[in-house]
Amino acid sequence: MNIAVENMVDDFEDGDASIPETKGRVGAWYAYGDDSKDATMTPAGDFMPSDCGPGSSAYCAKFSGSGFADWGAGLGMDFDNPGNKKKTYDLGEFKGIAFWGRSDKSTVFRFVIPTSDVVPVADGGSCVDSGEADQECKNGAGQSIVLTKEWAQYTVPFADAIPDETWGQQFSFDTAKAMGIQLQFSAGMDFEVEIDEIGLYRAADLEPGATGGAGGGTDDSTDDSTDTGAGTE
Ligand SMILES: [Ca+2]
Ligand SMILES: [Ca+2]
Repeated sequence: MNIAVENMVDDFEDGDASIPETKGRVGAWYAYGDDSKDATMTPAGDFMPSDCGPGSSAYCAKFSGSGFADWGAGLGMDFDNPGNKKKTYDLGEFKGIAFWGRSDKSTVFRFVIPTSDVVPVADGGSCVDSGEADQECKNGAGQSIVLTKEWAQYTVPFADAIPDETWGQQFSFDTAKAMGIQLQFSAGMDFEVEIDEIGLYRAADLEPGATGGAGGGTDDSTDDSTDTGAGTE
């Protein structure tokens, strides 16, 4: 599937940690993890893209780590965060997120799309952890992904995005309240991932022959595109 240029969240080709400022999106990638004494992650410190990616790509997001023994580690980005406050970003015109990925270690992770329902108030969301069992915040909806050694494109349809049912508050995914993307790695995992060309796809992008260009699509199929001025100005 090809992703329209304006719907590409990030292809990392500028080599920095900021996402392209397109259609109201502004934000950056960040790595995080628990405080386990012997934990390591690469890159350490501020997250930066590496020389990698499928095809002619110059850069992608390469992230590895081990030794996280408490709750694990992750790689994330915000859809609308100029640097001082996370805000929601409406994904209602899209059907899901597509990305390319590979791993040397057949890594399993959860691809999560946190919404304001699960992001704590202090971080710009509306979630409050009561302290009771299974009332933890940050349990965003998503799905498990298993990467292989070969580059391949993966999709996370919003219709299939669900919270982890084993812990925390349980919110069904609300596209209007999206705040970002997180790749979540469980405690105890020795992980390594390369991720690239993360984009938002529309129903039309799923049709055979869709070009992915602006207004793209096949001319022999029913065009039900919601051709608006796209988003908020
Ligand atoms: Ca960038
Ligand atoms: Ca790339």
